[in-house]
Amino acid sequence: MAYFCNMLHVSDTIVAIATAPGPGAIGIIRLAGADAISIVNSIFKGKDLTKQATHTLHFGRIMDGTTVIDEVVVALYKGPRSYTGDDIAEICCHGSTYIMQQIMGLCAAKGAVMARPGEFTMRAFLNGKLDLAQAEAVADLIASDSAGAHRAAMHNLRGGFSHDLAAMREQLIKFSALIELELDFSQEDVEFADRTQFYALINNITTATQTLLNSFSLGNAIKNGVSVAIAGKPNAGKSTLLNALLNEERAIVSDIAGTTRDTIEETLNINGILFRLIDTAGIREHTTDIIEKQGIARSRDAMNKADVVIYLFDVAQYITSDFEQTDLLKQIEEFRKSETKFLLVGNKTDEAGHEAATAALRHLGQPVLLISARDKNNIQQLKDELYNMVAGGFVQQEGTIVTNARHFAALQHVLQALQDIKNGMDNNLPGDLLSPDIRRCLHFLGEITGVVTTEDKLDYIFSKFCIGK
Ligand SMILES: Nc1nc2c(ncn2[C@@H]2O[C@H](COP(=O)(O)OP(=O)(O)OP(=O)(O)O)[C@@H](O)[C@H]2O)c(=O)[nH]1
Ligand SMILES: [Mg+2]
Repeated sequence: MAYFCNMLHVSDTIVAIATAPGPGAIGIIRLAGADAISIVNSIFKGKDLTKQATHTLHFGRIMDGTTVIDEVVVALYKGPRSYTGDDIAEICCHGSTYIMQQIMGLCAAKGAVMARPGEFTMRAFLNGKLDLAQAEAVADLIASDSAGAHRAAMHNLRGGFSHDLAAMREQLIKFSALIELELDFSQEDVEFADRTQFYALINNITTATQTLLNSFSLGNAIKNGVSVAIAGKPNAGKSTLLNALLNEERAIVSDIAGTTRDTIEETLNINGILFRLIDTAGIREHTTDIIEKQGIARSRDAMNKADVVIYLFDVAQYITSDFEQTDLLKQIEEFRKSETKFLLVGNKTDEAGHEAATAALRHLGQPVLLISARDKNNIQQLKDELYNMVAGGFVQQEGTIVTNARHFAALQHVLQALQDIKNGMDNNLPGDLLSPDIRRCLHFLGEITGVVTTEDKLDYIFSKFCIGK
């Protein structure tokens, strides 16, 4: 794979602290590059590291002249059988900030250059050890904080996504070559590429691309979490519901309307997806309390920004009050207009009675989940409902889930190009007019795995990594 290695300074030997900042039991300093092993050897007292085999560990001391800095274990990985493809030496020392800084200083004095964020992984990409989508999965894996995020990153790191794309690209390249061949014989009106087969291929790739694009809303939820605002009138039981969902007494609950003044945010993991629950101040129109007014403004803001709104209402009141009924209808209308994803939840069924509530809500024409937040009744159903709203359309969790906005944008271009190819074929365009669209499609498929890319783009992608990776 020929990239533009000459433009990037991949000849330097780079060094970074690979473990998290701050003191710890063990700290790891990682060097990669042609001089990695000789640099460590020059500050190491023990065996001659330059004469040791690859994939071996060596105990010894790091010396600053005659001063012992630390007792360490050095791991050696010789290229190309290493993470980056270059020689790598890792010094495992005691995790003191002082020791790590001293060793970093010694390495720098011997010629190692401080690594930039993601530079080790960028080298792995440039040396053909990983493609770009896999390299990005490394960053996602490090950032993963839920089973869902971990699963998606692991799938992509192992090349799941790259494999899907490579298969599409390969088939398309085959046809593209045949169509380009037709250009050489354009006088003779021949068709090397079977149009029926090509049409079927374009349809298959379109379906696959569409599936990948559809997975992004779930992918986004998996990667960034889903914000859920719990909204409703004062005393509906929002804080009680937050506590029931978290299974702890997190928010203050009382029968005084206007108990919650400021929004409270807590995370909840449902089947590996992280939800950020936001308990809000109850919304009512006529309040003179200045602090409550501010709280209500924050509630509206939280509702507008949330991915999903749980709209909670007191079913007992709904049954007895016409006023409550019109208010709820108004609220539903507002959600529809603003295209807000919402879940209607009727609370306090313990007072109202499940049957009476179901009967009263029948004419609403809108599904309502009935719960009792106080008695923790139907809380699991609410969790399932939340999960399904996000992941429901995507049950086969084994497939690739697009979690990266860059990949999503490239796939949108792929889809557009595919549609243009299809339109061209519908209009019986000759091969030379189909060709540019096919190339555009190949270009954007290739951008995802980095077969085609630019130095600027790489810099941008890897700058978001942590140092030492
Ligand atoms: N019977 C019954 N009472 C409930 C239930 N859920 C909440 N309550 C009571 O309703 C009152 C209000 O509950 P909160 O959770 O503070 O209500 P809120 O919606 O957070 O109210 P604000 O913060 O004022 O907007 C409290 O007295 C709760 O004990 C329920 O499921 N059944
Ligand atoms: Mg409250």
